[in-house]
Amino acid sequence: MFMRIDHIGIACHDLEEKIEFFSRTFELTVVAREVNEEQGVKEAMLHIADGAGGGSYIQLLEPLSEDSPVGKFLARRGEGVHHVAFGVNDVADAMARINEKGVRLLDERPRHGSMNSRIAFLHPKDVGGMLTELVQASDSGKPSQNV
Ligand code: MC0
Repeated sequence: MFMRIDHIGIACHDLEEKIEFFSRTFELTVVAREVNEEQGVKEAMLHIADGAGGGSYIQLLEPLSEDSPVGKFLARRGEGVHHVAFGVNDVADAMARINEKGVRLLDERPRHGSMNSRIAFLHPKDVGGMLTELVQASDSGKPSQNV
């Protein structure tokens, strides 16, 4: 089901400062930036490698408000790894198959994610304390719909 690690999402207070640090220290390039109002974040994707069905990235996340998911996370835990995202070929199919095994979905349907991907989150309490995201990349070969 999982084809690769799509990205590691890192919560931060200051996106520009963290972009500067990650790109300089690890010699990574920012390949996309977006404000995602639905998710309450301003984010940047730093490319690491290409893999099956899409690339692998570090995703830097700055909250748009204190009561957003990332805003609450920062208040509670401070900066650090917020979620791990896995690349799948078909996000709707993966959601159904995972949910059948008793893992709660935080999204009823796929939503819009970075770089026109289709995404869905799984409840961290059902995945060993790890907020988990499923990502169907826009270039995965499946048509992008219902976003
Ligand atoms: C909360 N919990 C976490 C967590 N956030 N555990 C691991 N990793 C995290 N990031 C834990 C809390 O500590 C708590 O545990 C329990 O989950 C329930 O939390 P809650 O009190 O309900 O807290 P809320 O209201 O902050 O909700 C948490 C929840 C929410 C994960 C349900 O953040 C959510 O729906 N997230 C999915 C959407 C999201 O994160 N969007 C931002 C990234 P205890 O033990 O204290 O009960 S958007 C993104 O990444 C897009 C742009 C993309 O990739 O393309």
